[in-house]
Amino acid sequence: MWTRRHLLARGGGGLAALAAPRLVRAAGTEVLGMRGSARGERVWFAPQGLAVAPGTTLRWTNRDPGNSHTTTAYHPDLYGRPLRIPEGATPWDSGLLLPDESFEVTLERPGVYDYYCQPHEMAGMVGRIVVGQPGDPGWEEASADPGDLPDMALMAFPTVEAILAAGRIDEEEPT
Ligand SMILES: [Cu+2]
Repeated sequence: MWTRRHLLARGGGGLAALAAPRLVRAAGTEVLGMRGSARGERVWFAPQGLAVAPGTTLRWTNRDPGNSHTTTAYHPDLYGRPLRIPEGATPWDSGLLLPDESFEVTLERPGVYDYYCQPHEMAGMVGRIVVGQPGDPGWEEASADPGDLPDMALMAFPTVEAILAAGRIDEEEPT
């Protein structure tokens, strides 16, 4: 189940922009960013890897003033891509988010969810959410099939072990 939210209206007052984060940072919501370096040579999700409990809402916001980004689950129903989320889980696609726009999805089924940014998958802009942990009822492991993914994407996924050990994996800011 997912919804698209455009929280920052064009020319809208700063009040809404300031108030919104406080409203969504209730328990059960994790905030993720879509980021880019100043010259646009690097783009990434922050964090790239995140461990959450079942039922957590994930909220991505485009924090890159220079680019539009998407968060799109790997799923055959979305552009015929390989299945890289648990069987039976509902895939999501934010569509292009302009700077400061947000999108959220709530993940219930335990397992590994891989997603990508449509314009920047080739640049390795992918992310991995681990919901629950191995041993949870219905747990599904990460896909081992590379499918049609570009090497840059395959290399960018943090391992499930690393995500579970650290809770979150953040790529370093470029200098
Ligand atoms: Cu992107």
